[in-house]
Amino acid sequence: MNDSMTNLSSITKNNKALFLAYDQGLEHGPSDFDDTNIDPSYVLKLGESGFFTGVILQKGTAKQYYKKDQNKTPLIVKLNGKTTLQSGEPYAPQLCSVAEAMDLGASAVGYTIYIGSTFQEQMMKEFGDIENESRKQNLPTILWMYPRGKKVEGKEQSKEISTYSARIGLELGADLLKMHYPDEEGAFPEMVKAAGKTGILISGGSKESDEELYALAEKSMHEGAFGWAVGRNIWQSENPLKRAEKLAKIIFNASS
Ligand code: FBP
Repeated sequence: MNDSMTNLSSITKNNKALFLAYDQGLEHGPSDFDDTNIDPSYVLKLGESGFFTGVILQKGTAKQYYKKDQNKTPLIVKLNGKTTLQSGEPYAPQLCSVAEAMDLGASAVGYTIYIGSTFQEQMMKEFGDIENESRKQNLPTILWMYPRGKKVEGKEQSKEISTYSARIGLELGADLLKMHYPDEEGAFPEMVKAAGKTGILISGGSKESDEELYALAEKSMHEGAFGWAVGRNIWQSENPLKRAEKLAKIIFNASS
């Protein structure tokens, strides 16, 4: 996998990663939440359980809730984002700089590119500048590579587009990619090959059964995933710590 492990060591364990994502309040709105998980303190406490190697927040949540001198789980600040109230081709503008993220205590930064959107080049350019700045600071970059938009309609989860997206992530200089497990059988190993030394994290989704979640975790790790980044599958679960513990076991004990 990644040779430049020096800069990933703060957000990995056994050369693998398990991140807790909690930026859905911006991306989806409060409809994702109940009275318990709408409180960032509750989710940050789950993040501190010892099962996660990073917690993903937008800058505002980090500013109000993440205490760099108290929280032990490394912070990953998501630098761009969008809401569901946007229409047209997807574009997530940069909302936070690398310097601001570092000030908040970030150990890594994240950025989404919608591959296939008419704004794809704009996002690639923004990420290029972020990667350049982050590399100077020895701060890992995680690229959410989400095929979405006119050019890829109906093919978002195909082998062709998923593999191309994984390769673009390598070419753009990301340290890690966060991607959905593709629909087509046999596609994920191709994505791993295409991404080369850039590891791929599987993006969680929502409300799979325990069995489905663990089976996909096992399968993806066996096929060369670098780890997982999960949100709703943990903090919407009735037993979040049981799920976190089981996922951690699968991911950190994986041999690939
Ligand atoms: P989940 O595990 O809850 O799916 O979160 C992963 C994630 O990438 C979040 O970081 C982000 O807020 C959300 O999914 C975006 O989902 P989508 O683009 O599908 O609306």
